[in-house]
Amino acid sequence: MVMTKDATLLTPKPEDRFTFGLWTVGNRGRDPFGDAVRPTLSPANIVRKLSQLGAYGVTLHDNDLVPMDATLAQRDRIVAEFRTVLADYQMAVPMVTVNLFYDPVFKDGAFTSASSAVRQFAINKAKAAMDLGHALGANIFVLWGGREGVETEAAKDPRQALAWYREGINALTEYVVQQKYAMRIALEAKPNEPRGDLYLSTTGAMLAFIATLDHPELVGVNPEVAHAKMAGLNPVHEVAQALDQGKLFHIDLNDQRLARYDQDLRFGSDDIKGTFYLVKLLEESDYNGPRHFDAHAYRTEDVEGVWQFARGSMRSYLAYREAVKRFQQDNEIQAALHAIEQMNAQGPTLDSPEHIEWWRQRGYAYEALDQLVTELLLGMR
Ligand SMILES: [Mn+2]
Repeated sequence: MVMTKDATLLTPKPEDRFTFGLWTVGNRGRDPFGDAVRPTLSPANIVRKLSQLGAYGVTLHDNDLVPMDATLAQRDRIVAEFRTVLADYQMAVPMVTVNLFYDPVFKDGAFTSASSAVRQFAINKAKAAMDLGHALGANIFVLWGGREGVETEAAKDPRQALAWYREGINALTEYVVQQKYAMRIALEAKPNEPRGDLYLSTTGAMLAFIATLDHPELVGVNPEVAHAKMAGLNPVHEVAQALDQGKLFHIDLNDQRLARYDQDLRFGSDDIKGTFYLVKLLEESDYNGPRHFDAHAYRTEDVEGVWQFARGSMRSYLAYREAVKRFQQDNEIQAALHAIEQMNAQGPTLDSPEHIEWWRQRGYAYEALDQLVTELLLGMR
């Protein structure tokens, strides 16, 4: 056993760039079958506590901070007070998003509503959220189209819906250019929930869609682990494709079991091997943006349980990061990788029946390699 006992190793620090949505620790445990189980936590309270726990910053939907019916004067007062709290606790707001799903006016979509009046209202609300983000210093604007979908395909032509979706995002990039905001947009895909089927249901679909926009250079993706898993996909491969295209603008970290409702589990709490490879990918990439947690505490928890959830999210990331270092430094694992590499390099060119047969007969030794990783993750190496 080479387990470290260094207590500071798992202590989160601002330079680790951990962020939480106000809505994550602020989640009151409401679900479709039961009411809230926890009190409302004020944004100031959340900022103070997360700062004490070692986070870098918070993120928010417009209405997590400013009520939807607030006047401009009320908005300005709320923002000024919040900025004071952020400064007091040296907390950043690197990302802001817009809530286009909660209010009943969006029940049949925001950017993909069949009503041009609702679409325009949604675009205006998103622009106001961008103004809010700009005021708080955010340079990433996430768009998750929670109501951009259908229960019945009879309702609208999906090609028309995509055209409306494109118009909406084009209006926002136009606004960024016009206002000279240092802000990029990150699209977040999800296959279903709350709608029966959501448009652009995977990160891959978002990446293809981005190429059709007026300002593709201003738009990237915000993959969410749980959303990929809900679609039965491998989040590591989704994130890798985003990195490959230079489009990983932000990331939502959490966990999720297959074939279940949207669980938003604490990061790395369920799929230990999958999470390990995701952290390995991020740490070995040039992504230097926030490690953003979009998850919430179990409904069984009180407020103390919420802070345990937040603390655990960050500690787990650091523990996975340590496991990545141990993978990189493990002599036996590195020797196994080297042996595989050598065999690939030294195998014959496939220019004769004997040489082709050599490649047919060879083994890849991945069983032994995977066993080493399994034992490492179980703390046995
Ligand atoms: Mn998310």
